[in-house]
Amino acid sequence: MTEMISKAVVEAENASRRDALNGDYESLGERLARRGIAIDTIKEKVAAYGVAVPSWGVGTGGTRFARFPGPGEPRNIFDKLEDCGVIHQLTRATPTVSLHIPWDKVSDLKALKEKGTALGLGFDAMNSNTFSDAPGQAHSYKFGSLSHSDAATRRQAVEHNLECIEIGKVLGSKALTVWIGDGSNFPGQSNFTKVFERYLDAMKAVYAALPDDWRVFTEHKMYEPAFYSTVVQDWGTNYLIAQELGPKAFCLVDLGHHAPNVNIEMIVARLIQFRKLGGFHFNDSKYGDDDLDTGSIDPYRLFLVFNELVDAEVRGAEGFNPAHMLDQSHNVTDPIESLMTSAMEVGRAYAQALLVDRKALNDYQQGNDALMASETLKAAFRTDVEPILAMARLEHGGAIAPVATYRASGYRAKVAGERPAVAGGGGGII
Ligand SMILES: [Mn+2]
Repeated sequence: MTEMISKAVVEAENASRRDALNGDYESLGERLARRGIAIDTIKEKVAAYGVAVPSWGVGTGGTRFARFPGPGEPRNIFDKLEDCGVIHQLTRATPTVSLHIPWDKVSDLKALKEKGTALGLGFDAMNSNTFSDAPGQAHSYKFGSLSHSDAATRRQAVEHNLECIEIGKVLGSKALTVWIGDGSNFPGQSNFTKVFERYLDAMKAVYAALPDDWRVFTEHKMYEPAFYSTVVQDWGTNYLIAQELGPKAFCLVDLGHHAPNVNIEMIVARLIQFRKLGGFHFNDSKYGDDDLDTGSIDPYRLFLVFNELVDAEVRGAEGFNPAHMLDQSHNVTDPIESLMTSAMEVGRAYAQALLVDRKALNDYQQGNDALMASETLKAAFRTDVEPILAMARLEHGGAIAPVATYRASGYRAKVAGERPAVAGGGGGII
């Protein structure tokens, strides 16, 4: 396997932290044992957990105002895969990459797949793009794509999704994620019912082309780029879509695609209960679809989402198999550092949720002891599980301290010398 970071660097960095980690792990193990929890069991579950990295995440993102590229920006999907290889090598938490077409389109798919394999990376859900116009395309998406008033434009958008499926089949992907920017900026601009009918008809054509072992994830988003109405605006509409399409259709929850203060963990519970939770785009936000780093603003909310996921996992909820992916925009940080940190935040929320005393929680819920029910969650959330995450990384060849190790490796400076600086441009984060 191709190691992007020298093993010698990883080992030297780990050597300087190994004794402290062993002590911390042992100490945490004793405290968890008093709560009836075997630390090794939690560690094994965390080690087996993975979250997909979006290929577009390794480039610097931007806002609608500007983009400020950093040094050594990946020039193409092969460079992006190498950066993803760094993230997975050091964190051991990101074994797959989610591609975006047409941004990651290449003529030699076999070479792309081989590159992934060499880096130890698989391919997660394919992402289609009908929210911007590709050079040379016949019909513009300015006024919509899958729900456009013009049949030829809708057909073009369907064809693009079919192409994404074909590419994904070659790469070993098993899912297609569809997010559209369709909507309106003025009351009266479009007929809500007709637009949604057209969207459903178009999605049925996409669904019909799904291989038997594939799933399609539809992603809702409250607003932006359309600011008055959006066709797939919330989880209710998303659920209707999944119901209309059939058993291979599921709802994707992007944490940033809700109004502020919406109870996202409750949406997650509902979708699990009705077997339509497809997966996640993890990120964080303060005001809207901010695409900030996962866990950077409200780690408790992330924990509460994972509390629902672990609840479903523990009780063996029927049809429960969500896909996990990061989807965020890195405007002021090194994207590799942000993605490593975010992957670790997701793992942290999972580990904390695994620590919840579910029998006690159930008893408190049954007895209407609101305070102790809350405290049961808080006891898990307050636990510093970093030694568990670090030990899981160490035992699987990763770094005890991924960001410090990455900085010590000089990777960014090295690729900055190999990759010419790119011009600023749009962010294109969904
Ligand atoms: Mn998203």
